[in-house]
Amino acid sequence: TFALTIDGQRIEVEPGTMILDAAAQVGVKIPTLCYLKDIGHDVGACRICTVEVEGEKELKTACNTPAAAGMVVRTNTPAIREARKVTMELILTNHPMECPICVRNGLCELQDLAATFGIREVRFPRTQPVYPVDDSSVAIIRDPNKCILCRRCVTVCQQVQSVSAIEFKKVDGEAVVAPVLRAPLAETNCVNCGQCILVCPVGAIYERDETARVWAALADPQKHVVVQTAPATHVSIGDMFGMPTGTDITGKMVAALRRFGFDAVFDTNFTADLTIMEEGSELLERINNGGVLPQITSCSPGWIKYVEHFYPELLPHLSTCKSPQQMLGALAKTYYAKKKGIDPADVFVVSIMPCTAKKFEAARPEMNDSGHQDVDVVLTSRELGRMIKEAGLDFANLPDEDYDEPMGIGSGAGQIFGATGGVMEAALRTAYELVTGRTLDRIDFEDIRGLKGIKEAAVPVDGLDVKVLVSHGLSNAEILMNKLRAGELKDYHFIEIMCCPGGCIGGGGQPIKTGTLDRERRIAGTYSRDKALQLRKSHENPQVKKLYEEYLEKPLGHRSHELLHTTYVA
Ligand code: HC0
Repeated sequence: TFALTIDGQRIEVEPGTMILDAAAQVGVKIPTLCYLKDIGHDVGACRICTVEVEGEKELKTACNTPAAAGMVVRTNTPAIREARKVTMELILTNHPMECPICVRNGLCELQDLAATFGIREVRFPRTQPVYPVDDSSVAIIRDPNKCILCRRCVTVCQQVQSVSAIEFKKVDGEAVVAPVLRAPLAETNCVNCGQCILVCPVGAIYERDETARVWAALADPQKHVVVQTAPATHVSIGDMFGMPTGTDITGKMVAALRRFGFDAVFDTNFTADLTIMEEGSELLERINNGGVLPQITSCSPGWIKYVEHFYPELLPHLSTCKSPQQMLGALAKTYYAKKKGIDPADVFVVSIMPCTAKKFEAARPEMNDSGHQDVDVVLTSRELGRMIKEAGLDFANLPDEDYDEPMGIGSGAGQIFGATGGVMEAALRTAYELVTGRTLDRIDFEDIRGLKGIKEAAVPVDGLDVKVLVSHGLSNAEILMNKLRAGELKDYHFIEIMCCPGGCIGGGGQPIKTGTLDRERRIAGTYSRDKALQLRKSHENPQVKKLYEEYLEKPLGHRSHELLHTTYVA
């Protein structure tokens, strides 16, 4: 270690420590705007974090200037305060002052900083042209006018997700963040993961808001409106209502949805359990009959689009199972409609998802096997949160209510789908018991839990070591797919790939903010909900059993093939 001085306080730090972190250690919070530690983004683009270093002529950016032995740093002088104010005003010069009608009103880092710095006027004239809003995508809308060129979205798209749909460049002398080749977003490789939305400090990128369509359906007496809630939403919506991150709000979410007037409230965890039955059976069939191995999960729509763009020749490795969201949609308009004696054309299916890519998935042409679009509208966690606020519900004090039959029971195995490693763990719990006929003593597969990028396990099942891999965040998927392409994963049987870092609990539709710590807390909330449930294995779900008895007959049966499976072709 070595010593330096920050605002008169002496501090010892490790070599490589940035001034920003050193200052935090003595209780000085240097303001930042573009910097984002979680994704390693420290380009010093915004210059909000400038500080004085004695002996240096120019102000330094604290986020990416290493502390040095004997350094004397000042973070709060008249020159620094004026520099930060001017910088803020220059950013605000080109930023539309539309705060009350902006999706990020109240959740905007720029707004917060303007308040912190006491900005009351902007002294400079606007310099940028007005750009068109890009609303080409079914999932994600970009308003370049609000962009402050922090480039976090570029870093997350290129480095964390290995997609590179957007880039930072100069066009006609103007620096812009834009889709590659300046194409509309929908025509790029964008996989709709929405990680750009989570890191955007302002409202320049956001989900397509479809709450109005849901309110309209709820008000339409002709429609029988049902809703499903994804595993990850169970531990995230509370964030928007001041509850500790990771709190299990399942019962309150059900109560809120019922207050809205939904005719039935279903749980995607139920079809997560069903997915395990179908996908597990598919795996065993592939193992026994020389099918394409390793089998790879197919429930994460950002991942599907990624493999379609970048590794189309590997598509036969994907499980033919549709995602749990799509299975529930298809069953709502067939099994459920029939049971209730309702015309499927009148059933309107809404999904509450932690995910922007689910909007794209629901709109795919493959997703019409009920004879109608299986899922009509997908709302993100954020959109649901806004609806609850609009309806004036005191969310934190709602009673806990139960889901409706016949698709309302989900096991702990279904719940853990929302966290990276969870689909695989759920599959292992069931595969072991179904193949061996013995009860699994230890059902917690710790090796494949948590935020490590690539995880693996081997589980002895009746003489066969079932070898599995798990990854989350598409840059990790890229590593695995390059190995698979090179023939290096021949020994493996099953791979779980989730598009977003942390799995769905870190999805692009989750509450702002969603950083590493929030992901960890939601993962903890996920496993504690699993532990608290009586039912922890998919094959023991009584409603899944009933569904097979009453309607589907058996996993991989005729009706399953029709409704629950599909093939993605490049
Ligand atoms: Fe997920 Fe899903 S677990 S993708 O992460 O498989 O979005 O939460 O709903 O469909 O169940 C998201 C979450 C789902 C699906 C489930 C899967």
